[in-house]
Formats: sequence, C-alpha cells, structure tokens
Amino acid sequence: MPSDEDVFWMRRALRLTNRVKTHPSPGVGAVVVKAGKLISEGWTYSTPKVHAEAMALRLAGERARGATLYTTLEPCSHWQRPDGSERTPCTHHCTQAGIVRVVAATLDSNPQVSGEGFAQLEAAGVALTVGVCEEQAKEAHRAFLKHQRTGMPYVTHKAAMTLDGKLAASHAAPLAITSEPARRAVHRLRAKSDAVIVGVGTVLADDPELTVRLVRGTSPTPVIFDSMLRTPQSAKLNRPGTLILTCQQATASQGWDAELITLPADESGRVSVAVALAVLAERGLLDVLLESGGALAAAFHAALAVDRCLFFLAPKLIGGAHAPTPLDGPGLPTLIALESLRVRRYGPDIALEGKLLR
Ligand code: AOF
Ligand code: ZN
Repeated sequence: MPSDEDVFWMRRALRLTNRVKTHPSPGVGAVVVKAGKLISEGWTYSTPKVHAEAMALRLAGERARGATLYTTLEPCSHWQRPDGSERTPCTHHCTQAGIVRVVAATLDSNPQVSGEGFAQLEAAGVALTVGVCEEQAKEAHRAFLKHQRTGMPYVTHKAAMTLDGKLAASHAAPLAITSEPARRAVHRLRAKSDAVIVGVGTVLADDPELTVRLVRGTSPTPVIFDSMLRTPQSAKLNRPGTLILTCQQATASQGWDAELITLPADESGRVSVAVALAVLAERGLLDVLLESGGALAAAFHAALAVDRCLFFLAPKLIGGAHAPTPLDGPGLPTLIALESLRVRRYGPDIALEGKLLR
C-alpha cells in the first residue's frame, strides 16, 4: 500500500497531466518535493519540447538536491530520438539534479524506455517506488499507452440524443437536443482531443465548424470521412487544417483549402476505418473524438475501433421508427457491453460514459 503522502503528491502530479496537447508524446505531470514541501512542478510541453521532469527540475535548481521526484510516467532513459538526433533523458536530469528518490505511477510502454528508466535510476542509487495511483495514470495516458500497444489512436464515440435514443427528427431542420452545459462539456472534450471525426452526411446536414468556442482551448483537427468526395467546397470545414479522407483520386484539388488524403476502399467501397485510423496515428493524432452520425459510428464499432462511449441524454422524446439513432449500420456485434460506467449531470441532461470490454 502506498503511503498517504505518496498518494497526495502523485495526485498533484496527475493534475498536471495533459495541460497542453503533446501527442505523440504523453502529457506527463511531475512534482519535486523535499521535507514534505512542494519545491516545483512541471508538465510536458510541446513547443519547445520539454519533458515534465526536466521542467520541474529546471525550476527547482539547487533545491532539488536530496529531494523526491513524483512523476506520472517512468522517466525516459534514451539518448537518441527515432531520427537519430541527440536528446538528454529525464533519468540523467534526475541524477544530475541530485534527486534521491523517484516515485512513478506507471511504466512507460515505449520499448526504448520500458523498464530501462527505472533500471538506470536504480543503478545510480536512486530509491524507487512504482505503482502509486497507477490506474489514474493509465487513464491520463490512455491514448499514448494504447498507441504504443496497438499503433492505433484512442477513440471516444460521443453522441447527444433524446431519451428515446434519437439524434434528430427525420426530415426536419436540426434541433437542439442537449442543453448549454452539455454542449460546453463537449467543447471541453474537443479541447482535449487531437482530432474530431465526422462523416460527410453530418457535413451535408449540419455544416458544422467542430471548433472549441464555448470554453477556452485549442480546436482539434477536423477529419471528414468522405469516400465519394461529396463535401461541398463551400462547407465551413473546407479550411486549412481539415483532413478529408476519401477513396477518390484527389485530382480536382483546386478549390480545396482542406487537405485531401486518398485511401483504398474497403469491401463496401468506403474508406476503411482501420486504414484511416492508422493514418491519423502516423500524424500524431492519438486521442480522437468520433462525433459522427449512426452510419459511420456503426462502421467504427463494427471495426472494433471504439474504446469509450460518451452519450448525452436529454429529457426529450422524438419517437418514430425512422428518426436517426447513434448506431445504424451493418456488421455490429449482437450486443456491445460497457464497463467502468460514470454518470454525470449537465443541467437537465445526463451523460453516461463507459468503456468497451476488450
Ligand atoms: C518522460 N517525461 O514528460 C514525457 C515522456 O520525442 P521525445 O524526445 O519527447 O520522447 C518521447 C518519449 O519519451 C515518449 O515516446 C515517451 O516514451 C516518453 N515521454 N517521458 O520522462 C515526459 N512526455
Ligand atoms: Zn523524459
């Protein structure tokens, strides 16, 4: 059992995770503590690239001598980047700074580091405690860890629906289903996501912007699944930064501000979910939010590509057999069960979050 003190400081480090978007690097949190007092804090920075431990140790300076460093991930140990360029590992920063004890929440699954970071610290005589708040750290670094394990991004399927499970009324102009607090929660989620995915059907029906507007934060990369290239060039999403994944040869690239990526079609003639997700992962888009309608969402679930569902339920009813629902397509398993359920209230609405059993 970890001590109360170790849990206290690790929770503080966990609050520093994912401060800014850093993928494909994980957004680690670190704190330096001496004699029960906080000396400094650090978190992974993307531009310029600075690791959490390095930032905390730089801020601590001489005060790090004899101190304990808490970090949400095993300190890195490698001297070379994949492109061969030199870097200084956090293990070296720790020993140079005079850290006498490192408390880490979990192992880094990057094969360049995994276990080697701890081994280097131990060899240098640094005391080690591993596994404090491990579950929370695995949750905080879930996109990085999944990508290391599978090469694929972590996918959250978000949908907003009425109590009877309808996304909209059929043949009607788009209706506001959820309340302002629920919509703000979605914008917070977008601000944490690397990419947000919709199908061309949503673009044609709603002409969405998919930006972060209701809260502060950076907008994710919009991604449109558009096998036949039906996105109108006048769509709000035809802007620099948007990715359009299509099976069409992008010869008519004139007039496109969005980037067109031509991918092979699957058996149904559509962009393959697995191929598309591998392309996103290659671009460092590891935490992705699926905000599509039922057809594309069904294709994602059929490809077993979804890790988490977050469904907002508004106390409203639409009724009928034809109004669109969040999952509507072939190839779905008979029953999809969710675990680790969390329930939250947003004004009059309820949000249900659960992970898929894998
Ligand atoms: C740490 N602290 O804050 C992070 C770590 O490309 P680089 O040089 O940033 O190295 C990335 C690798 O370092 C990444 O794959 C992961 O193994 C680890 N990330 N490690 O000690 C940090 N972000
Ligand atoms: Zn590092």
